[in-house]
Amino acid sequence: METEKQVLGEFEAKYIPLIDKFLSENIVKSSTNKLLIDSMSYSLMAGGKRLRPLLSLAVLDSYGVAINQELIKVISAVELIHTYSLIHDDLPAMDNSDYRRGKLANHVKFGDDIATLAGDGLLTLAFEWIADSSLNSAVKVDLISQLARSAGPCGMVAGQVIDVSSEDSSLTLEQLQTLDQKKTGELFYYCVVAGAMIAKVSDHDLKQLKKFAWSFGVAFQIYDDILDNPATGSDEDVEKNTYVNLLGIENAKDKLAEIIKQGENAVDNLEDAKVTVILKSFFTYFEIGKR
Ligand code: GRG
Repeated sequence: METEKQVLGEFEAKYIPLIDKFLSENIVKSSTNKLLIDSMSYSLMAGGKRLRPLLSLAVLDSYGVAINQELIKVISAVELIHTYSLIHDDLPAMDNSDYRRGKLANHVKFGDDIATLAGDGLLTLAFEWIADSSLNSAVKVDLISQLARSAGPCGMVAGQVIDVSSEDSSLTLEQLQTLDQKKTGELFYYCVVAGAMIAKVSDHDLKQLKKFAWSFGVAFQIYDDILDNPATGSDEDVEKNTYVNLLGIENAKDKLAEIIKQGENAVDNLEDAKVTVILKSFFTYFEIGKR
C-alpha cells in the first residue's frame, strides 16, 4: 500500500506542472508593461511549493470534480496573493529581507518602488482571474468575497499589522494564535473553502473541511517555529513570539501532533468525499526534518 507521503508526491507531480504552466503563461499576458511583468514573474516563478492551490485541488479531487483549465485559473489566483504578500513582507519597511527562496528579494532586484507595485499588481490580478473565469456567477461572487475577507483587513493584512506592531512585546499563546491564524491560516482557510464551494459540498462536510483548514494552518505555523528553533535551526532570536519560545520545544512538538490528529479526525468525519487520503497526506508536510 502507498504511504501518505507517496500519495502527496504523486498529487504534486500531477498538479504542480499544470499550476506552474498556467501561471507562467498568463502572468505575461497580464500587463503591457514589460518591467512590471518581469518583476511580477520573477517572484511568482521563483520556486514556491504551490501549497495553497494544491489545497484547493485536494478538496476538488476528494469530491471527484474534474479539473479543467478554468478551475486551474481560479485556484491559482491565491498564489498571486501569496506572492504579493511575500514581496511586500520583504520590503525594507517590513521585514527588510534581501533574499527569498534562495534568490534576491524582489525589491533588491527591481527596487522598492517596482516591488511595491508588482505586489499591488499581483493582488489585484487575483480578483480579475476569478471574476473573468467561466464559473457560475454566484460561486464567483462567493469566492471573491471569501478571498477578500481572508486576505484583507480582517485576515492576512490584519495579521501582518499585529506582527509588525508586536515585535518588541511578548504575546500570550492566545495572541500568538490570533496573529498566526490571520497572517498565515486565513489564506489556507480560503483555499479549502474555495474547493468546498466549487465542489458544492454539504453543510456537514463544509464544517469538517473548515476544521481541517484551521488545523492545517496552525500545524503549518507550529512546524515553521520548530524548524526555526534556535536549538535545531537558524533563528538566533530567542525573544521572538513563537510557539517554541512560549511552550518549549517538546510541548510544541506535542501540540503539533495534537493539532494534526484533530485535522485528521475532521477528514475522517467527511461523509461525501470519494477519497480522504489526499487531504490527510497534506499533514506529511509537517514531519519534522522532512519538508
Ligand atoms: C505584506 C500583507 C502582507 C502580509 C505578509 C504571509 C506574510 C504576511 C508574510 C510572510 C512571512 C512569513 C515567512 C510567514 C510565514 C508563513 C509563510 C507565508 C511562509 C511561506 O509560505 P510557503 O512555505 O512558501 O508556502 P513558498 O515559498 O513555498 O511559496
